[in-house]
Amino acid sequence: MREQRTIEPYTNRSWQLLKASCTREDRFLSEISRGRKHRVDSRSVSRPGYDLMKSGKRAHLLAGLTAFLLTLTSPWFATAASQTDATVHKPNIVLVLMDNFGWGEVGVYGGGVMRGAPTPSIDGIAAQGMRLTNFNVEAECTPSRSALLTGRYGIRTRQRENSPPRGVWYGITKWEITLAELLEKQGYVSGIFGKWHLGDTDGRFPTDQGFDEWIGLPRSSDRAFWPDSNSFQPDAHPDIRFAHVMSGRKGEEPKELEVFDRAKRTVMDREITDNTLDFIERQAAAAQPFFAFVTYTQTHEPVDPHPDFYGSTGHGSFADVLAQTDTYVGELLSKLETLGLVEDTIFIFTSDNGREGVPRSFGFTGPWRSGMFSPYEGSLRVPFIIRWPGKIPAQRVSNEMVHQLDVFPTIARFVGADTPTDRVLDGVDQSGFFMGKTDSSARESLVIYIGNTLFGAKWRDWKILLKEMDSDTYAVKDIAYPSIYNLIVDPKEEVPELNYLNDTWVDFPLYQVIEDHEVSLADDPQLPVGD
Ligand SMILES: [Ca+2]
Repeated sequence: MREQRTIEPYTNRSWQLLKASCTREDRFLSEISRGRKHRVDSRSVSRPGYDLMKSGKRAHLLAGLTAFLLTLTSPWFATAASQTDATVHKPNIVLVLMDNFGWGEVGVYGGGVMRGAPTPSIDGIAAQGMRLTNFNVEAECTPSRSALLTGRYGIRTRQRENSPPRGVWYGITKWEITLAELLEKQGYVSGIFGKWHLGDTDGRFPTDQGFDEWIGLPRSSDRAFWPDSNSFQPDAHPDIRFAHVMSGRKGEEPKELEVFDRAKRTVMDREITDNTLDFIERQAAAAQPFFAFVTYTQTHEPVDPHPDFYGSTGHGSFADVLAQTDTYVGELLSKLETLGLVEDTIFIFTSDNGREGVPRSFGFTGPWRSGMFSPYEGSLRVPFIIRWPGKIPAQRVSNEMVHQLDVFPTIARFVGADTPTDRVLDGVDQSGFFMGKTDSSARESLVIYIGNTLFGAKWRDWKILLKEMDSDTYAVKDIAYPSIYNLIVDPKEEVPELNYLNDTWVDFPLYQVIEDHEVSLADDPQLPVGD
């Protein structure tokens, strides 16, 4: 018989949601959180040691705060800068991040022609590098981008005791150390071209978080619907304004450019590509190591192909955008070749989360269940291809577990940077694995959040879900016993407990992952609230 154990619900925490007026997905999260708040968890049972841990939590927090105050006198930056390894060559980094782009879209993941558009350029990155089939992300835009840029679960920057009002607390907090800030200390110039979605108030734009330049969207793409909507009501709320494309440089206030409507949306990714090409050319001319963060706005809804691609595939807008994206990525690759930078550039293609979650939207997750906002593999697994000729062996495919959290410490190692020591880092260094020094990932577990709610964990090929979710309605289902899936035996997560009875030992490592995560939340120094 299975031992019934449950995880302490997070109802006693001050949940901090994203800005209420922001995006559709943000509002969706608000709904989940509100529903959660009013639900009584009937499964609560005491867990040995846990009450003790809770009672010690305040002491943890005080100790953490003290530790943080001490670090203020010797900021991480100075420590890192003093330890910069000048002998490590500084490769350029091009990181292409798609939006709501499922596991199965690209040719080498079983999509491409099957999705109406071959993807030879993106497939070519895999041929020259490494492709992961078990690369995991957070379940939606903002926590995913935060995790990617900081190496820390999104919950760490969003969840704080006594948190400030929601309108101020949005996106990535100022005190997080982003990949751009880490690279800045290594002499890099960083540019972000595309969607940010990690803060749209003073002090929280990309150029406040380590990027030297930015052109793109502060928030999400669905605001492009507004100017073209014949039911738009501008007097509905004082915060309702049309989105604008924005641009900024470090040390300057970002400027609003054109209104972001459906027409502008069709050319947005073209402009992102053009700006990236220009950035790469400028940095190459200056022999300057660079980080280009290329955050395409497609294939988030609305899926609007550029006029040059509209109708080009004969398979509709999604296939047209897939063809467009492959062409744009091909232009980035060609530019590196023309400039002689192929060997000297780490090139990554990935996505922030699985396919669009709303009914009637497009997108393909390959063999995996459901889409974004869910705790299933179609939400968590996305494509990840990395190329660094001469350093990362070519034509390698691995099903080892990697998380987007790992990008931060792995790139840090590649460029000879130290990672912060004044906070918990959830990412692990995968440089040895990527470079073929070992066949094993440095990670064998992760935790799964939807919004601010812990849904479960993965350990090796196993997965535990404390709650299930209806894939059609997104209704969260409390369950008497957690679901345990073996993702090799049951990749579509169709039959909880299939092949479980002879492997009930797996409870131990799965619950340990969750408990370790909870302890690490308590141990994480509580950095300044709202700063
Ligand atoms: Ca997204």
